[in-house]
Amino acid sequence: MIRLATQDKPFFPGGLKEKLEEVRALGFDALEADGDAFLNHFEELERAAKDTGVPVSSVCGGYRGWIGDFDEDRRKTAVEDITTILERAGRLGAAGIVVPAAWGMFSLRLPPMTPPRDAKGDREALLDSLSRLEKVCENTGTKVFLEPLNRYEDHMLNTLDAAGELIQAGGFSHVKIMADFFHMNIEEQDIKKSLIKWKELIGHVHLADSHRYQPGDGHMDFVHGFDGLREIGFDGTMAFECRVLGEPTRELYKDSVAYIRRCMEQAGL
Ligand code: LER
Ligand code: MN
Repeated sequence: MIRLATQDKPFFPGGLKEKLEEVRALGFDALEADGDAFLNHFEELERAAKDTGVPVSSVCGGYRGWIGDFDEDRRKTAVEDITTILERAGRLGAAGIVVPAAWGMFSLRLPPMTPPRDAKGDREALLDSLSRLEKVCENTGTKVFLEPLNRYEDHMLNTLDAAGELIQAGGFSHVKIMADFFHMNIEEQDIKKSLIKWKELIGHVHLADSHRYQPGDGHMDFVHGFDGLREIGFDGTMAFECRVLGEPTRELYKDSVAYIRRCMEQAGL
């Protein structure tokens, strides 16, 4: 059964227990926690999940460096932090961590347009980081959800094809594709077709509308994409990753959850 999750929001209460209660009150099934909660507030997070019965589905961000970092020390630090997060995610029953190659490090579409490392070097760095994390996943019962980002946010992995081919090249079983509707809307020719093409590897989904605000506010055809998810039998988590446009913020966010549930129903998800 597909679970709907949300990332933390600036308008959520401060404490982790109160955040989880708010997640449920808004109509979500789970929280996609920030890595910072796993690295620096894990006891509180464990207790909050136990006390409220609201699960932490997954983790996103909150670690230092990137798995494809140009700086080798920072790349190693990223692998170390993600290792700690995955060990704790396994204990908490979270499925895994969302990991892009890098975010905001370099774009081939913005000046200076020539990266300091060539594509072969990028690939070697990513394969090395993912091989290390593959072993951690195997020992902790978790997954790495590898996320292609749009061309303005990263230069290494922009499409489901790029992520899928890298996973196949590494022969990984615990690294899956993270399909983000906002990025797919920019990079994929047809979201539904791409999801079906990579059906064996789709592990996790991020939801935002075309302008990256709350689903229902823009012009994204969610039912079309969800049709693809139904066809491939997707049964993971879809996490909201968006800002909220308009006021009252909390009510509009709650309406957006209801909107996505209607789209899911229309697609037979
Ligand atoms: C960044 O745009 C994004 O989509 C995040 O999920 C990065 O992991
Ligand atoms: Mn995302």
